[in-house]
Formats: sequence, structure tokens, C-alpha cells
Amino acid sequence: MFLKNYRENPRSLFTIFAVLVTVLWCGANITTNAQTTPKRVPMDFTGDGRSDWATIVIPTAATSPLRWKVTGNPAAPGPNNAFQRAFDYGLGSDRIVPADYIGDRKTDVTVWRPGAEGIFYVAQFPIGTGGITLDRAVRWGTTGDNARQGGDYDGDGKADYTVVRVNSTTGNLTWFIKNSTTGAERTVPFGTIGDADTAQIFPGADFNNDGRDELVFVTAIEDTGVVTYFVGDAITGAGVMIRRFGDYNTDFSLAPGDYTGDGRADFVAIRQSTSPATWFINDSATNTTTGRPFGISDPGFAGGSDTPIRGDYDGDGKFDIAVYRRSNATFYYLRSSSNNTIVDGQKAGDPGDTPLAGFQVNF
Ligand SMILES: [Ca+2]
Ligand SMILES: [Ca+2]
Ligand SMILES: [Ca+2]
Ligand SMILES: [Ca+2]
Repeated sequence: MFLKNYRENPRSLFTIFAVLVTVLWCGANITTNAQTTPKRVPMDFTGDGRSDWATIVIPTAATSPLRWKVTGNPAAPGPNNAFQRAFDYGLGSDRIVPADYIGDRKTDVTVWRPGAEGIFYVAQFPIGTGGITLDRAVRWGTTGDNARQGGDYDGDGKADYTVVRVNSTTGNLTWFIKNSTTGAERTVPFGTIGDADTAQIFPGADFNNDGRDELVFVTAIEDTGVVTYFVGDAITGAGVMIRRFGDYNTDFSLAPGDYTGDGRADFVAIRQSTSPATWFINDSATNTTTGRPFGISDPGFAGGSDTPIRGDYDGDGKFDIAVYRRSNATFYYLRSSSNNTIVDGQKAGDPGDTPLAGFQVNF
């Protein structure tokens, strides 16, 4: 399952394409260069290398504001002294696409507004006591496009403005990428939904540790539950990796991230048919999978239990197994820095909030 509460242009992506399109892939011939740019951490609004505790209230009305709530991680200088900021930014009809577009290692509060000319509205997170102010508005994409949280597709340390367009006849995907530094624009054809029942485009992730994110999307066949990831080069559109992993009917599929610490993003499927839920992580480099129980499962995908989330909450450079418990507004995670033996967490937000790093906002 990865389309629950899907908010981005579901019509084009839900379409079942009868035409099977053959795509040539270059295979998994991956070269590795020393990585020079530190990895960006999701939802790190303060820039200290740890994901912050961030939730959002998504209104039902398209014209009502989005309410963002961010609690700093760690709680400094001591427990229960975490700073908290809550502010309205964007509208219910906007896409929620926070990432570091400015390049200061801090996640920017960002939405994409559909329109004849789509616009990314980027604001720096208000660390001080002032309100939030717009930093820049960048025209890119158009209504019907799928805006993404962005990836750093050229390795300059900044997320790039990215929308993905689905050809309604062929199911082919075209990625429109605007460089955050130079404004240079490029169009990269990569992948097709083919005969899959459903698909989701994920934020970019680095699969070969060269400091440059790859393009990522996933498809599913509902009858069989087969979930297939497609990873492509963000410059050439050449295929980098295809991997079947997880079961659409029993698992939440989170966007890939590096859980093993080798600089390469890994695949994640959180099985909801077990109690507790089981986090299966597929090491993308070795194609080996480990399973670990964590969190209250949600076998009906009703959204009332623990919501799996992404991020590095202990700041050791590895993603952590983590959930947001909506009933008591508390984040829980396994410290990867302690070999996943210690559960840590923080109360933040309010009961019923949506975690920013969860699948509801397409992570
Ligand atoms: Ca970039
Ligand atoms: Ca890469
Ligand atoms: Ca890895
Ligand atoms: Ca970690």
C-alpha cells in the first residue's frame, strides 16, 4: 500500500494502461565515487543533521490553510525544553514538498501550487520568534503534474524543483527538473507505469553513493501484490536498478532511504499483517533483507494506528525505523546508533495530526 490518502493527481496515475510498453534498461552497472556532500536529512528544519518532529494538519477545504507544527530534535537544552513552532503556510489544495532547495542543509517549508503555471513557494523555517516569510517563488510545472519533495539530481547540495508528467496514452513518465542554483531546466524521460494497477513517484534517493540522487518510482499489481521499484539516472534517464520488494496488499511501502549506512538508499516495506508490524529493509547493494518488529500494525490500512515515517532521528547518518502514533501524538524510533536496541521518542504535535515524513504526504 502506498497510495492511501494519495493527494497528488491520482487520476493520471490510477489509470490502468492496457498497452505494455517495452523499456530498455542499462542494468545495474553502478560506478561509485567518493561522496563529498553530506546527505540531506528529511525534515531537518534546524540543520543539525537530525530529522525534527514535524506534523501537519491538512484541511479538507482546498482554500483553508495548512497548519505546520515543528518541534526541534533534540529537545535542547534538556528534555521538555524543545522549541516548538506552529504556523500556517500554503493551502489545502497545495502539494506538500518540503526539502532543502536553498542549500543551507536546512529543510525549507515548501508547497507547490498547481495552476497553468505551477509555483513552488519556498520559505525558510522560522527558527527565531518571527513569523514565516516567503523566500522565493519558482514557476515550474502545470496542473496535472506530480510535484515531488525533490531530490538533488545534480549533486550541488540543493534539492531541485521537480515535477513528473504521466502520458495518459502511453503511461510513460517524463521528469521535469529545474536546477536550484542556475535555473537550468531539463527534461528526462524515465520509466512507464506499463500494465501496473497503480504507481507512486517517490522523492529522489542516491543508490550509488555518488552524491547525486536517482529518480525513483514504484508500481504495484493488486491481484498478486507485486511491488516493483524502478531507479533511473537523473541526467540520462538510463535505468539503474529494478527491484521487486514488498507486498502491496499487506505492506506500507516507504520511499527509499539509507538504513545501512553505506551511502546507498535501501528499500522499505512495513508489513501490517503481523502484530506488531514488521519492518523489512532490503539492502539495495546486496539485495539482502532483514526484518524487525516495530510499531502497532494497521492491517486494515485505516490510518488510526502507528504511521511509519522516514528520517534520521539520532543523527548518525542512517535512517531509523520510526513511527508517529497519532492517538497520543508521539514519535517513536529505534536508535540506529545503538544497533536498534533502544527505543527513543518525543511527544509532538496533537492527536490526529499527520506526520510530515509519512506516506500521507508521499514519503
Ligand atoms: Ca541540485
Ligand atoms: Ca547517485
Ligand atoms: Ca544502504
Ligand atoms: Ca539514525
